[in-house]
Amino acid sequence: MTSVYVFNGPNLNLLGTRKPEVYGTTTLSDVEAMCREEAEALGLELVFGQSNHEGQLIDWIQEAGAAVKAGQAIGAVLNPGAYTHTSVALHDAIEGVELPLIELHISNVHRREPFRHHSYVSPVASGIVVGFGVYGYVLAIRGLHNAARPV
Ligand code: CA2
Repeated sequence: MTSVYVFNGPNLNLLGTRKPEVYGTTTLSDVEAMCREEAEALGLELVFGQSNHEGQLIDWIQEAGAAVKAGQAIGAVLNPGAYTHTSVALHDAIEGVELPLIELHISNVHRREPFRHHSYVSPVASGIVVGFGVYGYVLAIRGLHNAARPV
């Protein structure tokens, strides 16, 4: 079965437990269930992960890139968390393995502090979903699936 990856960066394990005014009340395990339902409806297997460690996210990106090259996956949705705004290493990993990737943010980062306005990930993303709350994960999976379909 073809896979779709959904990766989450630092502190997203806290989703639904704090800062509801910014990130809502849905937990990351609820998000995983929403993603699984959407992936299954599209005939895809979901591989879902969260890590607070930059190196772990890079290892997962490289693995996902290899799976896409092998025809076993369509790509990845990544919420890089705060690494969005700091990580040249994530940028290089995505570019290095040519991973089809949708960058996702729950909040509208452009309405927030100026330090959230720049992303190292955006220049190597196929698409970006910003500010739709956790529903953005569903939109991102659909977008990736649509982009991967041969015409
Ligand atoms: O809006 C997003 O999805 C972000 O990627 C979330 C990151 C933030 O650094 C980005 O600028 C935008 C933060 C994730 C931390 O999530 C928390 C959730 C609940 C409580 C505390 C943090």
